[in-house]
Amino acid sequence: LRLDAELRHAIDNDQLELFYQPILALGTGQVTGVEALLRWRHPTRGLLVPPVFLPIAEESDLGVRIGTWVLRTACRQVAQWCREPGREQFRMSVNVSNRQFWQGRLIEDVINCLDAYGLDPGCLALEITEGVIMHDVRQATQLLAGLSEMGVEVHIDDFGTGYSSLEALHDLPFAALKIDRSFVSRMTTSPRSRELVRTIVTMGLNLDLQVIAEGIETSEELDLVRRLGCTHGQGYLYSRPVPSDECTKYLAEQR
Ligand code: G
Ligand code: G
Ligand code: MN
Ligand code: NA
Repeated sequence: LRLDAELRHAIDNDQLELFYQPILALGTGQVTGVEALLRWRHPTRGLLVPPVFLPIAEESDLGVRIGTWVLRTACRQVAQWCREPGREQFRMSVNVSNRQFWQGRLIEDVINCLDAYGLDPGCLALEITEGVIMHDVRQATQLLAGLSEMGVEVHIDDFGTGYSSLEALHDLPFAALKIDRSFVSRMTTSPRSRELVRTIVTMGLNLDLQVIAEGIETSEELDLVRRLGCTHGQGYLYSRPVPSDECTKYLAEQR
């Protein structure tokens, strides 16, 4: 309960911050976008990561409030980065929580944010996990269709770890699969993991999806996901999630 009260206070007192992690096209090595990752600069406990406080936020309306704050902050930031010449195609990926998806006004929030910052819908991707979608597949399909018709991409996050039926995926309008980093880290030592990833990639490519490998930490892992056909990758090998000014520098150095 204490953390809950502190968290309400945190939103209004600028203690929340977004870090950003680059996502690269594995074919060209170009940075094609970033994923926004939430942090809480707690006055006494230091920098807190979402697993410490998001579950608490998700028990109340706070989950939606934080989600709205994240979306707005990420859109404001990508509007700035997209303004740079040659970076018109740049995309911001934003994680959407269960509560934000089911109890927020996600479509309205997205429209407002695109509007507020004059942002091209193509500059935004929403990351949704299978678990959030499977809660009510029909409703989710409608909501996601609305987003994708607007031109906002939908990416399935942590793919392979949740439970989702292929039948459900069939009707879902999504543009990318993100292969969970647990597969990527096991892949180099486990042939079974490698075959699993190969299968996921083949399916993704055959469906014309982007296939994004998460959590690439070593050049050996990079090599392997590239050979298996992943189109994009992110991970500590390229960059940890970093504050916005550091990310601005990283992006400038990439050109
Ligand atoms: O870097 P990392 O510790 O940030 O993220 C931990 C977990 O928190 C991941 O599962 C990630 O998807 C989730 N997460 C990070 N940022 C956000 C956010 O802004 N909103 C939601 N809903 N989840 C987030
Ligand atoms: O669940 P989601 O995929 O949204 O969350 C991404 C999580 O993975 C964040 O906690 C982020 O900080 C973390 N992450 C990103 N790259 C790496 C990596 O290369 N190695 C590890 N161990 N974690 C990573
Ligand atoms: Mn994610
Ligand atoms: Na993930």
